[in-house]
Amino acid sequence: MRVVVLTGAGISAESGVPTFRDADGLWEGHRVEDVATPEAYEAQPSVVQAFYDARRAALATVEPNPAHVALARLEAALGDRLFLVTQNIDDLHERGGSRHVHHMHGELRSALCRGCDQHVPWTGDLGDFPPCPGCGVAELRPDVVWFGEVPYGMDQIQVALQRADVFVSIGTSGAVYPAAGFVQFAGRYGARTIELNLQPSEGTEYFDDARHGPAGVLVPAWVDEVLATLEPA
Ligand code: BV8
Repeated sequence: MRVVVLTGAGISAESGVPTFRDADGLWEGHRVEDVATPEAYEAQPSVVQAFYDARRAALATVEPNPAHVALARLEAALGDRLFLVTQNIDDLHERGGSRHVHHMHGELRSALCRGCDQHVPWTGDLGDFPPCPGCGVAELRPDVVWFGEVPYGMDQIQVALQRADVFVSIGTSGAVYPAAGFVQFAGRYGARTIELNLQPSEGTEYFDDARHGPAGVLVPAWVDEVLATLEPA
């Protein structure tokens, strides 16, 4: 059985990471287009850097929750038959024990040098525009995929979706593409599709099965179900 799991901000909500759409969502303070577009970075690099510096610093104040840990258990059982792709730029999947995580929208703990195109592991601030450790130029930007930019790893993701027997979407509103289109794509290639979300997403009608509630409860229960179906190795 090949499984593709897509996660969004909702899987990190119970860890205390604000989601995008919720009332006190992340964007309250900032209009999306003011902070998450290349144009915004051109116009106000310090505002954008400060926005991501704050989110990067906040990672030290949050911990993975049972949903992250359950997916690490699933990875341990399925190995490379599990493909975990996330829209999240936090590091809670890795800290929950997952070893192979595809961050299609980038990562807070990485910087992208516009001078030499290197992806540089980064834990501190970028707001003081430090030089790139590779080429020395002060051209380090947040290594995240902004609106209007091409998500990372789309080729691998497409192959995994085509080969999937099961596609599961966890904690995402289905408002942002191309991620929001994965359920229909995987379904077209014969995958059974399941939504695990606090409330119905914008694409809920495209799923074969939808369970609504907190990820911290739904995901461990679903993983236990899958593990129960696996023949003892
Ligand atoms: C692109 C990184 C070309 C930065 C992000 C087609 C139609 C319309 C528009 C478009 C289209 N195609 C492209 C577009 C434009 C645009 C787009 O989709 N716009 C939207 C607004 C309409 N897309 C792009 O620009 C993308 N690029 O298309 O390039 C291309 C495409 C394919 C192949 C080649 C080229 C780039 C988009 C990436 C932008 N960057 N993030 C950052 O993080 O700061 S997007 C960002 O917002 C997140 O990464 C995430 O993707 C999205 C937020 O969504 P969610 O994660 O779902 O979070 P949200 O708050 O919305 O929902 C949370 C959900 O969790 C809710 O449903 C809630 O009920 C649930 N929940 C809450 N608590 C819990 C819970 N569930 C369970 N348990 C809980 N406890």
